[in-house]
Amino acid sequence: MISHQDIPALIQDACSEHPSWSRAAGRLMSIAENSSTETAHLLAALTNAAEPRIVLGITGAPGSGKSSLTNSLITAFRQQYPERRIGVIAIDPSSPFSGGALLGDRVRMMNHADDPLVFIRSSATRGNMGGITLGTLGVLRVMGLIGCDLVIIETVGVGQSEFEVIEIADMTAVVLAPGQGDTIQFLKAGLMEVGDLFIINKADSPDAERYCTEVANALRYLASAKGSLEIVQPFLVSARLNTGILQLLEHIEIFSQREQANWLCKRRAKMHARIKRVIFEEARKQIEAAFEAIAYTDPIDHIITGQSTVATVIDRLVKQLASQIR
Ligand SMILES: Nc1nc2c(ncn2[C@@H]2O[C@H](COP(=O)(O)OP(=O)(O)OP(=O)(O)O)[C@@H](O)[C@H]2O)c(=O)[nH]1
Ligand SMILES: [Mg+2]
Repeated sequence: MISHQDIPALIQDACSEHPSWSRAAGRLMSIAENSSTETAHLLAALTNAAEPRIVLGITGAPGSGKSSLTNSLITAFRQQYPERRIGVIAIDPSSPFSGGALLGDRVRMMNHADDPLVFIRSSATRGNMGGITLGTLGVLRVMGLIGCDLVIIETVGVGQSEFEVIEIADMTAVVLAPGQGDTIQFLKAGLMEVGDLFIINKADSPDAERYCTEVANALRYLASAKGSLEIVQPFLVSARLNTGILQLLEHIEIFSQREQANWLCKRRAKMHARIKRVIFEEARKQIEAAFEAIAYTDPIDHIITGQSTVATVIDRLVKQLASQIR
């Protein structure tokens, strides 16, 4: 068991050049995720720690190549910036959609396992409040502590997790690939709206060009529907052949420099959205639990027999619920 008294020594260790640094960093990340009293101590101790310069969220359909692309980006980043550290948080191995993707992700990124300037963290989503959000935020702070310049958060683009990731990331890349479902489907799922950057992976496959045009059209349509003048062009890359990756990294850098002035503002707005969502989630759970506990058959009978109106019954039930919630 780690106690909060161990935290200063772990922090010191994680920042050192001693071989145990990565183990110490991993233990700090576990504390950050566990949502215990130690978590609060850790976050307090990290208040002044540097934050990663760029937090890039990568989302997209299962199998579109997010892990392969992350792996290529790590290689390109390490070539481009030999002195800088890069962190990866691979989220959602427990998702039924990813079918044990954790192992695959690990294998795909394994060729960086011995590089001290690459830190890879697999983060399981738990059923806790806020899902990935709160724990991952702490993990990010530890990534900042150990000097990660760029942090990539990879998530499975199904369900809630991609929207949570967007609340944490400074920029979000949506990875699409030919044969991974049609663009209309992604439009419907809202994926297109959340991306700052669209990457069409598997450029080496025969219908990649056609698919890229299809996505470009969908993005143009979305931009005009929103009245936006800025049209985002999809990026065609192949993680397998390593084509377009350096240009992609350059683009990420340019985007981050352009947006950096707004990031504090953006981070604030995202924090607001995040806190609001977590509170609403918690409130909903409490309301549901309270609702199960109250007897509402009598009032319903009163409606049916005409003794009460729906509005008065609802009004009374809402007041009753509100009085029961802490
Ligand atoms: N042809 C081709 N195949 C690729 C490319 N990139 C990845 N793949 C293949 O696509 C499959 C899925 O790749 P992953 O990187 O695991 O995809 P992912 O999006 O991380 O998958 P999940 O984590 O399960 O959602 C693997 O079989 C890869 O070898 C590419 O550029 N071209
Ligand atoms: Mg993956």
